[in-house]
Amino acid sequence: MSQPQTTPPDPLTAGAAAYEDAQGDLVQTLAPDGSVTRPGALPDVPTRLHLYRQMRRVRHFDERAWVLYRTGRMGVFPPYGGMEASQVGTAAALTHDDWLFPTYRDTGAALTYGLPIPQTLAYWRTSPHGWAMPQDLKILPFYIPIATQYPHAVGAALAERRRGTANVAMAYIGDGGSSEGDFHEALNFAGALDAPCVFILQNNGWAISVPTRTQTRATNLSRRADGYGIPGVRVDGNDVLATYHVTSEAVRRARNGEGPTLIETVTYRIKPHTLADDPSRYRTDADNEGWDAKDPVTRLRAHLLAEGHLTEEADAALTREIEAEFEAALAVADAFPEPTPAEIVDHVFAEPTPGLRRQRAQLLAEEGA
Ligand SMILES: Cc1ncc(C[n+]2csc(CCOP(=O)(O)OP(=O)(O)O)c2C)c(N)n1
Ligand SMILES: [Mg+2]
Repeated sequence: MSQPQTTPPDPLTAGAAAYEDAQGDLVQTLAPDGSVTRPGALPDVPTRLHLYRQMRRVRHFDERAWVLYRTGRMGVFPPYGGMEASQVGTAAALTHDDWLFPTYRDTGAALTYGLPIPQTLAYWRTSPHGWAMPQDLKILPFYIPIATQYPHAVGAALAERRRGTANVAMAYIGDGGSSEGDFHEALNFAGALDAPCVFILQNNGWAISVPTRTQTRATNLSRRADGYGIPGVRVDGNDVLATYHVTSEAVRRARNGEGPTLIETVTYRIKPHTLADDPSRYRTDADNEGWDAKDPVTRLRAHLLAEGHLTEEADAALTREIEAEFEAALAVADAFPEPTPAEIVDHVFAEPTPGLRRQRAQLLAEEGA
């Protein structure tokens, strides 16, 4: 006799078909074909159009980054194509009074929050023009060390509360990052102190070459919140109206002094880990199957067209506007002076250490040679 199945199939490692079976408590507003599944959770029409525009904008950046990389005009870049709903719907729930702590994967969230495109390009070109975030934006540089941003966000949130503001801190992490100690310490700390934090856990099925099923026995990462006595929400991460809906509620709670929330956005990393990675070495077409049909941009577009909020003509005009915005920003980024090798050590400490001073002199000597 076969064993009864107690846990649903892991949606993120068995193709998108398994994801249908495992939806369970997943919050969703639109089915993949764009039809409405939860009418009560739809934001107003201007907000829906705003979210659509942002998704198109950030997708364009991701697509252009690929081309720029192939032509030697971009450094190694971690693509997020296919994850736009997870990033745009969450970041769009903040105001500029709130903090954003992004990882290397979250260029789409940073652009949605308001990081200028030229600065973003400069960052991913490893140009010093992109190293420091604009002083007037409460956004941290893209975190490369996994999970360190989570405790930092708790600190920022507690500082805001101490100052008597209603501002919140939002931090992103991946499925892999949620197995790190910093993730758990941050959730416990935030829960114990009711920190005004919103924790976004983007479950995209992969931590470089490691699938979620190998990484952890947990099949529902939002339930990790239970261990810390805070709410955990699981949302369809390819449904931008749903990610916006649940994040807006978490932000409202945090502002209201009701404490932190963990939001797991269930999505998929269709693209390679970075543009220098070759995923065909560790995953098959069966792993990826069905995810294209869940595309977040196509889904909202179908909804907006069906409900008459968008026309083909307006969509074509939006494409032209987005392309023009990007090309103008690219020209600005191209005009930034080339970095010099010695600058590598210039921004490490306010007061360079003797070792860094020696390295700088060496780099300058090599440059002159
Ligand atoms: C502390 C630390 N350990 C290891 C690494 C190497 N590393 C870079 S990305 C990555 C996988 C992270 O996966 P996940 O958290 O799921 O994020 P994703 O790349 O899918 O967005 C690892 C292990 C790192 N950057 N920092
Ligand atoms: Mg991941």
